[in-house]
Amino acid sequence: VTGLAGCASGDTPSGGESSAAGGGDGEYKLSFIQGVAGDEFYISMQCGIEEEAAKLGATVNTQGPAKFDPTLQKPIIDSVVASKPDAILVAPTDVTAMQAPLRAAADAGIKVVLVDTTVEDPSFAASQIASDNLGGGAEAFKAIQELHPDGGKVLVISVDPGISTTDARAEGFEKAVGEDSKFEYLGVQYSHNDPAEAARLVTAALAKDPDIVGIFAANLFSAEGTATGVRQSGKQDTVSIVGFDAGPAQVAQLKEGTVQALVAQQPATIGSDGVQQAIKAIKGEKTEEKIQTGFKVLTLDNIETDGADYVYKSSC
Ligand code: T6T
Repeated sequence: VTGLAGCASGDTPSGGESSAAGGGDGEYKLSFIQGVAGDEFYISMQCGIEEEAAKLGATVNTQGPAKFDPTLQKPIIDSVVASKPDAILVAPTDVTAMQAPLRAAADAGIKVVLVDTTVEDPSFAASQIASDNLGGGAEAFKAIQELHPDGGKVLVISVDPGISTTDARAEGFEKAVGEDSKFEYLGVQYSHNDPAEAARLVTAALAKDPDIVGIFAANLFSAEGTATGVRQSGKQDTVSIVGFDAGPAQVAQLKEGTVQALVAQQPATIGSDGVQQAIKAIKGEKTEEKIQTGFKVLTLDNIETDGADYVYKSSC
């Protein structure tokens, strides 16, 4: 089932909504609130959620804001809470701003499962499911280190401060850089999940520091813009790009040599684990407080053999 939530649209607070009845009898009513609509990571997660929900007899309503922005996500959460689902699977867009709305959901008796991102105090949640984002950031540095054994300057392009996943990735990267004195960390710059802004940041950074050897782009849209910025600066032969996430465009860029490595997550698994935990919580069964899902570093060496299992979907 593909829905509007898989398509970016307009400037409305809700980027899209879709419902899937699944193959079961719809005993449980679930809502999935994405970090942003139209992002292949969350579309793949939606596919995993709908597949698992169908197996376990649940219906799923999926919605996501048009931008990765807490001011757009909050009204969606509030309206979903008012619709009284049994459980909400949600990727909060900010650790602070989403705390109160999600606690309110839990206080209203709705089981809350945090998928991908989390909040400052997730104690109200039935479960939290996410990749090893800290470890993924460290692996991203390792990929740059292997390509540039003599070291050099490295930069991070992220989304916004206050997002648990991308903050952890940048932290893991920075810590790993700090353990190799041949490298100089130039810090993290924030693109607001806008590829055009990421491209501008990268172009400016390369004008200021033309000897940058590696850029870690902490998510899909940061990577998209980073690749554009490096290309526009004519630096594709000297600057290595490692991106988090593996959308179809990122995989194509890896194959054509624009990007050197991708840290691919398992969004469908995050989603299916999320459904299992949500239904356990609804039934009053014991849930797992935290589940860490895997990632795979994709390079030209393994993209042909392993790529297909990891590339994100644009629709289910
Ligand atoms: O990297 C994913 C997700 O894990 C992150 O929290 C936000 O960005 C993505 O959705 C990719 O665009």
